[in-house]
Amino acid sequence: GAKMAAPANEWLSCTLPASNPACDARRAAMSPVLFVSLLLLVAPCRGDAGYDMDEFLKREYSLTKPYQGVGSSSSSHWDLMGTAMITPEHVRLTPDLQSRLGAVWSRIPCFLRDWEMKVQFKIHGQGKKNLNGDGMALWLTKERMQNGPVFGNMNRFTGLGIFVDTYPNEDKNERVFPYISAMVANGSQLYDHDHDGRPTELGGCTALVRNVNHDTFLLIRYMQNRLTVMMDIDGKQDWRECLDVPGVRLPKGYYFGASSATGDLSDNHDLISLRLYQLTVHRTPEEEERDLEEITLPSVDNMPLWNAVEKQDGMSGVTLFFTILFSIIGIFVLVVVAVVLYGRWKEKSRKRFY
Ligand SMILES: *[C@@H]1O[C@H](CO)[C@@H](O)[C@H](O)[C@H]1NC(C)=O
Ligand SMILES: [Ca+2]
Repeated sequence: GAKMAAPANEWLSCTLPASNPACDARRAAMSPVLFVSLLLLVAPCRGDAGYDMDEFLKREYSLTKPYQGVGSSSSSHWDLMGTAMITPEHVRLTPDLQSRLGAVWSRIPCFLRDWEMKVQFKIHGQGKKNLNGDGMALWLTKERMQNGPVFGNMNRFTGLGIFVDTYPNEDKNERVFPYISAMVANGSQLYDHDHDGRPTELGGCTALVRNVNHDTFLLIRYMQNRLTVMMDIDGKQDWRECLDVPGVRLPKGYYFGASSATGDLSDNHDLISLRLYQLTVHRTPEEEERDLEEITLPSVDNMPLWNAVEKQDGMSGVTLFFTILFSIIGIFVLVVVAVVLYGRWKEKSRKRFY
């Protein structure tokens, strides 16, 4: 019974920067000859109601150039922390130097039910592949302006964290890094840095976002308790899904933020923009009623199930060793039994003939 105001992919491609040829054409086509086709072309860029999707952009939760007053003015909607620094081009969360920690936090708690955040960022540095770190994180949490070991933010946070992890801490990591993952926590779970957050992750994907020439984007959508993360990192203006988790319950009144940290290894972590869009979802009266139930702590439905899946695909070396060992012993025993039985059967048939 619910649908979005506009087909997401359609307008997303139109809100991408100017490099999208389709949108360029829409902007450039000003000649009278093209007037009719222009009208036709403009249509998909607009929502059902006929107004520009830009109207759903919530400026109070967005951070865009020229970052007016961020970190200095009391009227700004954002606070800076640690090494975070404003330049005309970006908010540099950390420079390419060891042991830095920087963040930017919204001052206004978010009470939107359904939203979508588009993040433009750039991670680049001198280090060779896998000699760089540690990555950055996007947040929607109860706490703000804390520092700690989770990409510059506190551990045991309350809310949602999306991590762009650029360094594989786990020794035998079968994943290719940088790796994007998501975590929802109620203040009691620890982010396990040594295992790149694997024990608590809801899903994730590889995202080769470092030292690339084109713009890189992330899209975090929270709609009808469904968390979806998509990325556009290949410079093709094309969204690819990274993770999609239903049953994610996030209380209202939390703060958006972005943070980053470097350790022995480093990178420039540049945040270019955060754009927050309100999504319009039509709900049935029953859905409305259900939504009125106040959620007080973040949670994910069927979390044990997610954990089980996680453990299954990570069969440990010891388990694997014993599985193989017992299989070999089993086959050996079967062969011995077969040989003995065959021997007896042969003896019996010999006795019968003589
Ligand atoms: C917080 O989350 C943990 C792990 O999912 C869970 O065991 C615990 O019951 C939760 N705490 C509360 C108060 O809901
Ligand atoms: Ca890591």
